[in-house]
Amino acid sequence: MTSLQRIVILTGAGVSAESGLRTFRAEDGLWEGHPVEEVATPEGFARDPDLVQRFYDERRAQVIAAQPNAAHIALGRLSGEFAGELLLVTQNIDDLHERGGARDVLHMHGQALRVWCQSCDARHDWRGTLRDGPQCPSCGAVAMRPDIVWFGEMPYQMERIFDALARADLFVSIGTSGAVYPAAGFVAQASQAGARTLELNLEPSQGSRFFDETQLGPASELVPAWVEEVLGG
Ligand code: BJW
Ligand code: ZN
Repeated sequence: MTSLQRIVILTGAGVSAESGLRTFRAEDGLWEGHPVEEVATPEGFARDPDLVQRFYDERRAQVIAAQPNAAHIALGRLSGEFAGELLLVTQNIDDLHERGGARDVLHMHGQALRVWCQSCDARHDWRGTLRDGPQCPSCGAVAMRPDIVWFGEMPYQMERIFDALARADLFVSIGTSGAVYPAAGFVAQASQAGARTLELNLEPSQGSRFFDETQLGPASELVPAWVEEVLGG
């Protein structure tokens, strides 16, 4: 492990499951009772903004109440102690990586605790609700939506991610089902560029066959053990 210089980590909902935040595609998953096309697309938002604002108001409150688990804390330790380059990309909209001590987390699908004004394009940190139609602190318009990447929208900072994948020695995917692109394609990109690829997940993801190694189990156990291995060298 001493030759490791550049690591890219991709996390998904599974890393926050043991903090009490539901995943998307489990039987009791987040979208149960909310068809995905109603809440997670720009068209769904245009059709019924009140439903979508309420859904994310609830998610925002759940994120605020949740606490980081051992997996977030181990990745926070890695972020502080790894001597090489580390890019932590998360599909999650919660802030549990930051609260677990990680620096410079790339939220490719946006953040629950940020809002985006459709009138003046400003982003604001936000811990309250949107269903009551608050005014944008910058321009006063009532036009704020969650700063979240819905289906059909471009995820954030793709250039930075693709660049890091092209240079990585190791790509690690943690707690994501591999059902949503472009994140689901990262393993193939990293692999083609010469990186070793490792999956840590409760169950094999849809792209499991593309990984050099898969370890199955809860993130709160697998991630601290893997971090120890990397830092222990
Ligand atoms: C545990 C555990 C424990 C449980 N320990 N593990 C073909 C090719 C390319 C693109 C497309 C395509 N067909 C369609 C598309 C477009 C579309 C897409 O992918 N659709 C699919 C349905 C096929 N993608 C898009 O529209 C994206 N934009 C885009 O493609 O732009 C164009 C573009 C092209 C090329 C380059 C760049 C851009 C945007 C996608 C936006 C996704 N947004 C969401 C919703 C956010 C809002 C919200 O939070 O409500 O993001 S979708 C949802 O899924 C959310 C998640 O981030 C994402 C991934 O889910 P995740 O994290 O994997 O969760 P689960 O539930 O699926 O899996 C949980 C995993 O955890 C499981 O594996 C469990 O085993 C595990 N687990 N407990 C460890 N304790
Ligand atoms: Zn504004």
